[in-house]
Amino acid sequence: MTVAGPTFDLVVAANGLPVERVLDASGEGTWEPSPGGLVSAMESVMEGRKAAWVGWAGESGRAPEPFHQGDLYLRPVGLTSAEIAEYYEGFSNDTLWPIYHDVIVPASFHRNWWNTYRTVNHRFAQVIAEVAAPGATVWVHDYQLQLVPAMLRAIRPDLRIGWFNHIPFPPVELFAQLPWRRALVEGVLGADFLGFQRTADAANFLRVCRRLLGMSTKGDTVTFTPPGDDPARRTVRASALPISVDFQGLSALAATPAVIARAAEIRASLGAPEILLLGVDRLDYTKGIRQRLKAYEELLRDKAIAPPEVTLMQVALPNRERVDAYRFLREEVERTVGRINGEYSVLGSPAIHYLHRSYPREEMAAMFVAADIMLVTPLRDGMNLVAKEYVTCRNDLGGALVLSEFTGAWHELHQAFICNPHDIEGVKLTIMRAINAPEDERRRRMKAMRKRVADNDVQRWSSLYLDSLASAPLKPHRRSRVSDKELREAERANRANLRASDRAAERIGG
Ligand code: ADQ
Repeated sequence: MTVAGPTFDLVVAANGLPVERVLDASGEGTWEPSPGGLVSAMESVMEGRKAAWVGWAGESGRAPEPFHQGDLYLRPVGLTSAEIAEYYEGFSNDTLWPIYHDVIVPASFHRNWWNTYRTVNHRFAQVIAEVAAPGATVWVHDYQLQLVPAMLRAIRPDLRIGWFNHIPFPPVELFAQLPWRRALVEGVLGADFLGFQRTADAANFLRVCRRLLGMSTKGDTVTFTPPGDDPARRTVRASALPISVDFQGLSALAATPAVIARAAEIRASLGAPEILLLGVDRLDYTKGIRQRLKAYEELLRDKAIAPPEVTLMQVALPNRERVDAYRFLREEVERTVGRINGEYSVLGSPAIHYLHRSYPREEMAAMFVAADIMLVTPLRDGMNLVAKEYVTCRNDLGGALVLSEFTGAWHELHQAFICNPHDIEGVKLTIMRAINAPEDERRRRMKAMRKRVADNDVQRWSSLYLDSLASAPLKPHRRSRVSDKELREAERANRANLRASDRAAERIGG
């Protein structure tokens, strides 16, 4: 006899659980917070809520028994090692991830990966259906679970289903490459409300519905007849709701004496440089680490900067190492760091301090407080929470943020020092501008960015999301939440920034 487990009015589903099992020295397993953007953002949102979280526990084989973590009920989904290879490493991270990130590396297409993706999405839908109370709200996250909304609706039409895409949604020309494009769109359209990071992502999605699938769109809604037995037309809203960070919590953590003392300790242990540059990324080819290192190396070669006065700390979070592109990236980054250090370090002061591991939140906050210049240079990034975490930690209004215009964060943080990571000369100039900017200019920029993040924190994001989901479907909204005006302002600010870089380039003959 199967005993029915508990059910919940709110269910979150994501590829991974918010915790992962870590083995201590005695071989005992403890559950620690999983690193990465989605969990960082959702952690504070879920605090104190009675809800279930459905996700893979990170190991192959049978799912561990469900368990509680505070008020959260964690319901693991089991994956075999073949499913991990085909659904997760394969279809999610070697097909969808490259297509959704401008094909920075080529995407691989395999029919068996797609079949496994469908099987695993169906398993997720079944598990969610078991833990969702009648009429519950289900919040599905990210590109790994795009078929779940429609599969879940077929099993449980009583549920209110939302989907949020943490990564960019590609232009129609790139999305069109996917042989399974129709099924993927029909999959997410099982939801009542779709959230995207940028206005451009929501617009790309609506364009795909219109141009590739011939659906009718108006404002931010799409109306269509779902496939299958139920011919009723449905209307779904697709809107931009940029994700954020827990401003209050993180800024309070960064203000603690322990974190401030640790920041001073970090600087001292790096040889007390005058200027500390910092990069913090999941080790992913979308993050522009190669381009950043190239710009840094050229600045050292040009003698614009040198250790021990200037040093770079690059923190790389280990990631997806069974996918070739990631293994190659790691090898290349580590080779480059070795070469730069061999060439430009001085005794006791390496040019780059490279750290390939995961750190607790307190240590991350201390690094942000310690760094004079934060380098965030992705080639494409849905949002980039590191940029928002950095400004949140700068209670002292110190520091400067160098930010790629290809991040979602750029649309909100226009007062950063903006760069195009493909333009190495431009990145070099932007780093030098950030280093040489007068203190009052830096403080002005930091103050404005902090206000923006404080006013639009992750708590606001989640309540806007859940409100939009609760009231969906709606009449079309002509404007999405990130207004055209804001977009125009960002573009204006960026153009001014680029003009300043161009003028500087002319001056030095670049
Ligand atoms: P990610 O690609 O994982 O997230 P990001 O938004 O920068 O990227 O978040 C990374 C998170 O991991 C940050 O909270 C950061 O502090 C943390 N982190 C980084 N290195 C770490 C380390 N060595 N140890 C511990 N923690 C570390 C995806 C999308 C993004 C989007 C987020 C949220 O790719 O575009 O911003 O989801 O929607």
